[in-house]
Amino acid sequence: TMQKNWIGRSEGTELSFDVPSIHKRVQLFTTRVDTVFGVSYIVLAPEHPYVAELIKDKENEAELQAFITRMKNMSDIERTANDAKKEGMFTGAYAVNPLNGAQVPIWIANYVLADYGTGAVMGVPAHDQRDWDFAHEFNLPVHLVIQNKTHTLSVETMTEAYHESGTLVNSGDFDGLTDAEARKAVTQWLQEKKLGKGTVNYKLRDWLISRQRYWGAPIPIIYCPQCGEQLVPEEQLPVTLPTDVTFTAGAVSPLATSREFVHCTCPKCGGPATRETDTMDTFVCSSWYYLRYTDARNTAQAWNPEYAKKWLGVDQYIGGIEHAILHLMYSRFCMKVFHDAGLVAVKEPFERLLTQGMVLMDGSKMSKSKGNVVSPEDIIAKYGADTGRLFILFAAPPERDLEWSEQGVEGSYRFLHRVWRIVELYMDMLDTDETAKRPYTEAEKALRRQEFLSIAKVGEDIQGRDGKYSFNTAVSSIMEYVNALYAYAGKEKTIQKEVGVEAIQNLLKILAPFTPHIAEELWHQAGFSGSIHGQSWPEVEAEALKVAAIEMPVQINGKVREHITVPTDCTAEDIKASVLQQPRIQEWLKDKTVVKCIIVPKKIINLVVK
Ligand code: ANZ
Ligand code: ZN
Repeated sequence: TMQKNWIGRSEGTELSFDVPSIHKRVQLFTTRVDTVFGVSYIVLAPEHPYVAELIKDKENEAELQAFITRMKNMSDIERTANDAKKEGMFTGAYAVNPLNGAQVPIWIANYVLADYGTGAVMGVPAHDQRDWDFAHEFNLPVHLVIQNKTHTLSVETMTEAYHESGTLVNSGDFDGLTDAEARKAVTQWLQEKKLGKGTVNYKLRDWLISRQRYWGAPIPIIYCPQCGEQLVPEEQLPVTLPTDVTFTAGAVSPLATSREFVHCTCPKCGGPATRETDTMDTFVCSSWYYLRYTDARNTAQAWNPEYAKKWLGVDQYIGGIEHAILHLMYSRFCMKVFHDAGLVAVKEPFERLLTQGMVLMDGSKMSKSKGNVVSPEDIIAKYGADTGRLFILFAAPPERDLEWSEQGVEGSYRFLHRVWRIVELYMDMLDTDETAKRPYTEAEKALRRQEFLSIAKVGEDIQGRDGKYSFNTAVSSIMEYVNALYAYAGKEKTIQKEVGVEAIQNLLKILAPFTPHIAEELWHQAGFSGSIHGQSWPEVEAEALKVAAIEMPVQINGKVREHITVPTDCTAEDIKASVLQQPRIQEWLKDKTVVKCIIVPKKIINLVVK
């Protein structure tokens, strides 16, 4: 949506008003040609090409000229901000409205931009707020031409421009049409008279080519006095930036100050020639540099299309919101060109975008100027890099802002110590009798259940399915698993070798993406082979997730009186039998007859008694 707004497609009409004093027609762009009978003046941008001619020999020409110069020096933002003061001057000239023959004054004003549309606007104060403000500032007439269908508007009582839809009034033959119908009808009328046509404008501007920038991509063009513009031959690419430049504060391009760079030979006739010294915007490079990662050592090409076809698009782009419009949009433009040239297989460069949150300190953005920054070096020196990483990943989902907390960092540090100790403990607890293959004990089953629950949870949370990453919940699941390891060790003191080795290997594997250094170190200390980062992700054992027994509430005539634990794989008959054997249930049932026993498996047992 941001990119779409930036491109800013705008459908409207271009029409022209006659300016008899200079024998010219001024072109106007409007999205509301239905309001053309409401025009009370024309405004030109100070840069408009007719301005000089229009003000020539006017008695206040010097004053007009001074005003124009002042307006030209204002930025677009100052000129067009909604609350900016509307400034303008009458040129002394008039234009003729082709629809009703009315003579309207031609003004010059700050709020019209030279490089949008035609750089000229028809002023309709009743229906455009900027025009309304302008007309009230300079006492220009207001003509109502769109009437609200239910509550009647009048210029005398209006306090602002009316933008909504409605029915045409005071508009000659077009009266009675809706505004949408009128836009079509008026455009058609203009088209037939060759006074205008439907057109589309875009807010998007041309890309910057800089005359003053040193950084930026050199433009590989050579100028030959004999042969004209020539492309730098492929074998001479890339053109690299010279280093013997002088920075001239914008007087000429720094590249132009390097004799070595500027002077070259024409690739066509071999005669003396010069190089282009402007550079392209740095966006040119940032739009495609990631393609180079697919083939970084290629000295013959920017990349080999085969590799780009294999690796692209980028699965996940992580960047600040400030790149959401320009950089990401230019990348899309470039990728579409590369696609058409057969250099990549995809039309879109990035499959997913994650805009990460900011790091806050005491509720405000960390910034050097505020002095509320935490330096990574200090964290690394005091706790190690893994503690910092774990804290950041655990403190908040990545797309949300993260409040820096010293206690949080301490907590992560303590947790990693806990991991370290449990790994050592398990290594000591391992049952050394390797041949003993017995069924898992209940305690081992409970441990393995949590182990595989955590593997499944972490695996899911780091997938980024639907663009959602949930590193914080993954970390809490690892913490639960570490708790389970401690619970087991506290009771059992020893563990069957395969179970223990697997339990520790799996812990380190699911921890590795979060705290790669500690995971690798413990992997080696425990004597496991290879690098942990070369291991595959553990498979989830569905069997291990199964629960052996569950607790079910027992109701008597609809009231919960007891809870019993039953094996998950037993039949309703078994459950009924075991319920009736419970001494406390028997107590409740004394002197009563069981009429019915309703069992909802894994949920509830209800005894109906009389
Ligand atoms: C008359 C009119 C009457 C307008 C009305 C609007 C409402 P978008 O949608 O952004 O394309 N305009 C045209 N060129 C301009 C320029 N160079 N600088 C500043 N404003 C300019 O806006 C198009 C509208 O913006 C045009 O439609 C024009 O004002 C103004 F009830 O024309 B309209
Ligand atoms: Zn030449």
